[in-house]
Amino acid sequence: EQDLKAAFAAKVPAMTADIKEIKEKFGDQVLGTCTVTQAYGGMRSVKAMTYETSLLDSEEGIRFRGYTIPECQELLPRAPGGLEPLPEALFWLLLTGDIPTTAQIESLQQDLAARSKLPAGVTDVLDATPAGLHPMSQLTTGLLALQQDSLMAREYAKGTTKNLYWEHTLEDALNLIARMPEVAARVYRKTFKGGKYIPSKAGELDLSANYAHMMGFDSPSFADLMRLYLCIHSDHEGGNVSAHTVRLVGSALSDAYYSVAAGMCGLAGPLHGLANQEVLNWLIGMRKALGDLPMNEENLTKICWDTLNSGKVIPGFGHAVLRKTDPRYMCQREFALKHLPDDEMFKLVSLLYEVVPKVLTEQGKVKNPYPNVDAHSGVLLQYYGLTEQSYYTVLFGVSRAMGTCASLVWDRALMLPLERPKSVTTGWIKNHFANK
Ligand code: CMX
Repeated sequence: EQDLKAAFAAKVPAMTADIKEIKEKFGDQVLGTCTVTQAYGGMRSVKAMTYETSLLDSEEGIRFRGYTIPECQELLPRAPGGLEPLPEALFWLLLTGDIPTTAQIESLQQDLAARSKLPAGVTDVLDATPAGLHPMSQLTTGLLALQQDSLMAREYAKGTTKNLYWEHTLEDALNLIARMPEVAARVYRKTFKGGKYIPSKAGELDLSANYAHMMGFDSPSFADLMRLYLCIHSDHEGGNVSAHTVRLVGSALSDAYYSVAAGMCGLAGPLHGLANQEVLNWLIGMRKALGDLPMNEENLTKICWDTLNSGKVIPGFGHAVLRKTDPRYMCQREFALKHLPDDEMFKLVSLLYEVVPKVLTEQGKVKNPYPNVDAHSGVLLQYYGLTEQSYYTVLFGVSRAMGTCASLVWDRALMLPLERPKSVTTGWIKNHFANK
């Protein structure tokens, strides 16, 4: 199928039948248990939801529809002259489970370009946000302004039927994905470039290159970085704060704009997506603290301990699921080795890759002392001149919207119900176990 909607529609019946059969065969089986500690402990590793677009292995890291990041880099279509996969292609893969052909991606790119114009009033809303409002708050505001065009909301109000929800959600998802780069670029230009906006070249450039262009970056290798960046941040299975929020809010049949905006509010937290901003702040502070001292293991170790002793976490390290170095870190490291091997900040990040795991292991609290995706991204952006670290989570958000939207379309196609886990009080737990 050339068309994404048709390609997706072709997948739905088999998947629906598969799930029906699984429920019939294994419906009574226990998938995971939940201890009292887990109930108090953020439900870590409780298997209590399904999520089709990606799966995270604690040792190996993320697989998108079964494909590792290096496999995606090899197999997904690229832009002419580019070395990294196109995020449009990753979106196709996440949605359909199939590696798209170049012709399929060209058709999707045309479709996205045709949808990319911002509806009336959105730029006014963005322009009206107060100076100094965090870029993530501006991004979320922009998404809510885009909600005026939601097909799901409009059709629901008219009385659409349940079997059509996914079609409305796909429409919303495609419009949202097509429009978010311009919203995000406007946030950048408004906040850091005096409101001097750069017109979109949608249709002429691929989504990543156009986003980079609207921000003011036109080098081919920055466009390639954007493609890699938008691919690797898109999806990280279903339980992380942003993905789970999108799923949860969507389960109330709130449309894709509401759902993704809610997910962005979660991504804006320092233990989640904001960690990429925190890492850069930390690295800059570290360079200052070093002063004239050499950048070596001994001096960096001391600064890491100072961070821990002041009660802070070391940003960019640790993970709730991963127990090894994040492959999203590794592919960014490879990008750096190829494009900026002599950059001072990259050297600092490289040295910290050796130092921090030792420090965190010695501290003895963390389950995973290795770096995650956020430990590396800022240094790459910095190299190309995107130095405003409070913007970094917005880039993460543009990417995360793609993965979570792909999953949201499936949620509606599979007619997943309202999410509503049962909670209990501490008193209930005391009574429940009193006589056991
Ligand atoms: N520095 C210092 N202490 C850390 C730490 C770090 N990088 N990572 C974990 N810890 C601490 C935890 O705060 C916890 O301490 P307390 O028992 O005092 O509360 C203890 O080690 C055990 O935590 P854990 O089970 O290893 O990790 P969690 O699953 O609770 O948390 C995460 C995971 C990511 C929030 C945590 O590792 C962290 O805060 N890392 C730094 C922030 C960061 O990089 N976040 C980005 C993650 C990727 C993303 O979502 O973008």
